[in-house]
Amino acid sequence: MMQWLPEDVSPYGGSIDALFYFIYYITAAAFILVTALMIIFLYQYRRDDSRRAVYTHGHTGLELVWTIIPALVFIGLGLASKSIWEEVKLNVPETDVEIRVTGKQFNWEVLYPGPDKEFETDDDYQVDNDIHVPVGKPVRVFLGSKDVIHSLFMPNLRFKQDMLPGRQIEAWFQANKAGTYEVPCAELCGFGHSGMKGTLYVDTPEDYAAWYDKRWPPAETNGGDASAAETTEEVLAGGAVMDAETMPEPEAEPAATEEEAESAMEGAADSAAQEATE
Ligand SMILES: [Cu+2]
Repeated sequence: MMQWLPEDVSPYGGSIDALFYFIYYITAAAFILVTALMIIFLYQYRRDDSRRAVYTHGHTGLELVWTIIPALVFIGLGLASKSIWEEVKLNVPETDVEIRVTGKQFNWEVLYPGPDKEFETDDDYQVDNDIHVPVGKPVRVFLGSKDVIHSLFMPNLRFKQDMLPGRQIEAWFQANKAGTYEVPCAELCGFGHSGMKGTLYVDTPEDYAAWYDKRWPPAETNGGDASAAETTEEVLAGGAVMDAETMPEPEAEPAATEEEAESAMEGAADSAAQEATE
């Protein structure tokens, strides 16, 4: 019949859509049947002076039929939903692409962990409303909220998940077709709710690499430009650590680690041996 759902680019959208259309067709059939019968009965049993009204006490057979059939349909839908829910939600594929998305009135705060793959470190990158992911790779997403309940909705991925303040929810998605997709908020969250919209950029491997390298230039991670990229704090902290490590050593501190002591002994033995040969 109608195909008015947005394009599906997710690995599991097919089974969700199938369930959706199954419910849709059953509902449509029930609607048409009930409406048609109502119109027929309205006409057939209209006021007629030649006919007396009668009292009816129902029909046991009919009542059993219209109770048992919907009950079976509901049980079937419940079982089908359960298996699809498990397939989608519980089979979380392994992945190294992780992001954190936090809802706030009225933006999506997106946090990328950077090359070290750890959140809340210095190489994190945070931006509002731009979600960049590589095409065809599972993405693990950690959801939270700063104020009220929001709902991250990616219709093309058949993904919708509420975000609750004070709680981190883990979910995953995968986009199998490159492109840009809308990410609206699906939970009425305040005055600016209707304008709360981000963009999901599903990048080809080349585009993703280009975006990634722009964000985290390879030189930085190779250490070529590392000092320039460091914050003042880091430089200071690094300097302090260096001092603490290097200063006491010339005075042959006894608290040196065993390894250091060993290597010092070896060094002494080596130089002694060298002296002996010379
Ligand atoms: Cu919202």
